[in-house]
Amino acid sequence: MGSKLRPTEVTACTNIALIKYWGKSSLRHNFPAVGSLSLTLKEFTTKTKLLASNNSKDVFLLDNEPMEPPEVERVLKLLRAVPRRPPVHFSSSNSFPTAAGLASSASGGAAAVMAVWAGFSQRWEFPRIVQLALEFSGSAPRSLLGGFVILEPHRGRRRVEVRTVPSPLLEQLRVVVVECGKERKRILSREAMELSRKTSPYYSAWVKSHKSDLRAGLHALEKGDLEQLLEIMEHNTLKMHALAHTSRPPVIFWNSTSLALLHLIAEKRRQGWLGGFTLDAGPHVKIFTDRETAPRWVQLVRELPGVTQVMIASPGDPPQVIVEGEVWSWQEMLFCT
Ligand code: 2P0
Repeated sequence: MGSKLRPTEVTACTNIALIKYWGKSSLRHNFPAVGSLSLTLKEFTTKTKLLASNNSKDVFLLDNEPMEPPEVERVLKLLRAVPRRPPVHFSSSNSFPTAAGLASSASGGAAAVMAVWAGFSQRWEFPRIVQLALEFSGSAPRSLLGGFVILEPHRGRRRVEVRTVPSPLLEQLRVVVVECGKERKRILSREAMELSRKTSPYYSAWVKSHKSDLRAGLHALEKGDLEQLLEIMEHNTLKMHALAHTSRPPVIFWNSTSLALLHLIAEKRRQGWLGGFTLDAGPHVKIFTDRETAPRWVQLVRELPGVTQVMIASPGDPPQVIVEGEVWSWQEMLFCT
């Protein structure tokens, strides 16, 4: 008998890495060369609906448009894990700009895996869910959990482990997301990090020094030392971008607005403001700060030339899974058996 599909809707939050993943030790398995540490963001979500298709064909939509072939391929690969499945109507929508360096593949991957798991009632355990999310996107397993999340690769066993990191900083932390223009990405993270691995002379130094950044980030989180956390986050961010800058050809994700912001943030820091920056595979700047200071940053940056939107994000939860209209306590199902 084939696998039955129940109408399922999953909402997953995206995440922003404080200590970055950049580079793979296996392209085929999408296996990360380094670990990473992230914060799940409540206000930036992907909602994925999985239904039976009305006709005999699969339908894949992203933000109400037909999905691009590489995205379709990722979802199809995931669906291959389900034996003898019927055609599906798979639609995803993001609450934020898709493919602009705001980590849509993280929330998209987590939502897709959870939707397929729940919709097709698969008997997967959490490590299998993590593995499928990883194959979708290296940052996706981190969006399976809420708050601060660490992802650690275990190379010998060729698996990654994700877990939540408890921290006294969680309640007070806010992220001011500064959108620096509306342009879509010119190069995918996947391609850019492979280019860095192959051509940047600093790649091996990145891999070698990454563990100590991860440990420093963890230590700061556990101690509740925000200043120290911001310092290591900025350092690790600039190392990642140094790899991109020194690739051949170079990859520069920043635009002039991003750069103006980095200088402005440094200046305000010297004046005693609390905040540190990070950037991912796009020009947008994320300022990590606390609840009290976040509105001041918003006031400061919103009128800067080139800034197109400013939002405050707070720590987010694990995905919400709704099957046939009923909210699933999926963590109890997966972790308490
Ligand atoms: C991160 N990024 O840790 C890093 C920092 C972007 C910059 O994970 O190839 O879309 O699908 O595994 O997950 C973005 O890379 O890459 C990313 P793939 P992904 O958040």
